[in-house]
Amino acid sequence: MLFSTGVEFRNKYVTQEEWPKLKPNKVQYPTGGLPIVSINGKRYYETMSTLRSLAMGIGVYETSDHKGCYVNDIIMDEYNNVFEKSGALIMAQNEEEKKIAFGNFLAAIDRILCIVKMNKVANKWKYAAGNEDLGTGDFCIAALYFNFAKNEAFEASMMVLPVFEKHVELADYYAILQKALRKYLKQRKTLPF
Ligand SMILES: N[C@@H](CCC(=O)N[C@@H](CS)C(=O)NCC(=O)O)C(=O)O
Repeated sequence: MLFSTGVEFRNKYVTQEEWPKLKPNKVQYPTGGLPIVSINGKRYYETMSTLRSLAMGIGVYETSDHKGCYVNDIIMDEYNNVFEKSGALIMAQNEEEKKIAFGNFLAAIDRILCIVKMNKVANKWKYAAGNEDLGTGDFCIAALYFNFAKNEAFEASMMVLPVFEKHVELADYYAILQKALRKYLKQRKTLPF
């Protein structure tokens, strides 16, 4: 979102090895978790609250558009649900648990895409929650699409892509996301973890 709106930012990545030493520092990491966004020295946590607040600040979350905000918020809540399911997948203890957790993860992605499709069709929207410009919901969908489905570094991407492709009505929408974020995706680093 920051890249596509031309807001300058710097990513700081933390490796698993570095994290245990950094985590107890409550000034830098107030919740003992990530991600954290630092703006002019003030630190913000909780991904969706931070995303919404940043979006308001740069004018891509129009609070007078109640319907658009509602749908963007639903997508953001459902996005959290996908991440909860990915957490369960990481914690799975054996093959059977992994299989169930992965099925739940795919189902959560499918659910979010059904919501996008239903609203786009009913409202004749170009984007997930409106016609004006990419919104917070679109960036959530893009994060799922480019990190889990179109990312060779994610070993299960071949199983995630069909969930997206199943929604053929969204093919043009994925192409819009791809076009809008092409520049960012080209320059984004492939991380060693
Ligand atoms: N509700 C939080 C969840 C954040 C979260 O789960 N962070 C994980 C990484 S994605 C984390 O910090 N794990 C390391 C730890 O808790 O020590 C948010 O949306 O920002």
